[in-house]
Amino acid sequence: MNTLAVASSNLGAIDAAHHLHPFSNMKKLNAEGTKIIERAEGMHIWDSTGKQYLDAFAGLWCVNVGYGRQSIAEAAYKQMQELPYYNTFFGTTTPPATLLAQKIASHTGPTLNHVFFTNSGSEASDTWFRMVRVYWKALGHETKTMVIARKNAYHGSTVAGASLGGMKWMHEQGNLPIEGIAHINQPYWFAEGGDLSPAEFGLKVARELEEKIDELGEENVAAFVAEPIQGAGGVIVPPDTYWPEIVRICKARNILLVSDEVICGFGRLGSWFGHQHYGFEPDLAPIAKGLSSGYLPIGGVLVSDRVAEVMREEVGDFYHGYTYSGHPVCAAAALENIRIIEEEKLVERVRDDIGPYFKSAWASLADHDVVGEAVSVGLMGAVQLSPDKEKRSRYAKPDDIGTLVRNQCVANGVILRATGDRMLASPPLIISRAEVDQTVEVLRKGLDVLRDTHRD
Ligand code: PXG
Repeated sequence: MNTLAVASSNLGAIDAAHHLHPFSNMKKLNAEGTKIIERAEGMHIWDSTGKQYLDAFAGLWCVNVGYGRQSIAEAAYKQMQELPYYNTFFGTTTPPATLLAQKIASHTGPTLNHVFFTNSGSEASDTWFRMVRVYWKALGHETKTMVIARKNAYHGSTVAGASLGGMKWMHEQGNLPIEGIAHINQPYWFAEGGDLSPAEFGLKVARELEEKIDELGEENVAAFVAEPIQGAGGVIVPPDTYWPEIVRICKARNILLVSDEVICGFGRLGSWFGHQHYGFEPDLAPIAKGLSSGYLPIGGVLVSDRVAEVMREEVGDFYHGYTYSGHPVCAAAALENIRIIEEEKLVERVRDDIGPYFKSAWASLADHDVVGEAVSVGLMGAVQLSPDKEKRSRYAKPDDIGTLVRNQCVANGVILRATGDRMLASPPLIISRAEVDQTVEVLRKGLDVLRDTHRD
């Protein structure tokens, strides 16, 4: 037996003794025990007891091409043999890094032609956060430093990422947010729309951006950042009126627009990038996750000609970067991942075939007694749990309610995620119609348990 096999017989105890997990209460986790995931293929994962699950969450919003792609493993192996590492700092590059930048740019709109590589979405947040300030300073606007973000947004866990995010409970740990960031409301109609129609509410919250710019002074604001659809915040799909108004305001007030594409990028919404789905072109766009389908860690920032030109002509050296920026093995894996997305036409599949199928299957959950709304775009969906849908009311303990339904789904073999009282799906883009049906059926069963056990 190899060391791994010996260890795995006792892995739970070893994990409890040595491994600190992200976003986890270690006391609770150690008491309950960790689920050990041992292998995966296509849409499925298996744990150490041999139980199989349909992964309707693509790992953590990222395994877009599904598990078990030999060609990605081979691309990484080949690259590792040829050149396992070299940097991109001192006038050098590697073939995969350069070719990946070109490949990504071939799928963006006309102006997003440049890529700055990172290892993660969080590092991408830190990268553009510095870049927008450097950009305005180079143009002589020294005071244009503030960034406006949204409540309940998620932009990562680094100091800048967590500060840009709008999760209060994250801010409470580590004295965040850092200075220079302001948050406005999110377009979450179900919970915060009051008596307004979704269209009216979309305009109202978009105009909060204008009000915030007025309050801070246009001369002090560098950028606005938002996810096309807020992911970790609960798949908050904005009303149709929202994005056009945001784009109008950013243009009118001359502030940079940053579209966080870490979840929405690489086909999730049935377009290469989320902003394309909503018909706009941002100035900067952080990417990660689906860029490599999670096979290896890699992220980056898409940079428009407008910003890249100022960085090149006015800034000179940008003192920013990571040892592994454009890592050749990760870049080779990402190139193969994108080749698969292209060859199998997964973006078109989400837009024209499985996305519409998912939409109607998912929407059928709206007739359930405890469902307030069932929304989706492409292969990204949310079901809002509500004890009284007419009043759009909320359960008293939203986290407990979401966890209850999530645990039911997992017990019945389908991985879904709960964010408070919203159930979220974000499956690999290869999901079949039968697997969509299975996901919806298992979720419906979980909703039945909620209805039968909880009144409020
Ligand atoms: N931006 C967005 C929109 C994200 O969703 C990041 C940035 C940060 O990426 P990295 O690669 O640094 O994790 C993310 C990541 C959840 C969950 O619970 C979501 C993310 C990460 C961890 C957990 O839904 N999104």
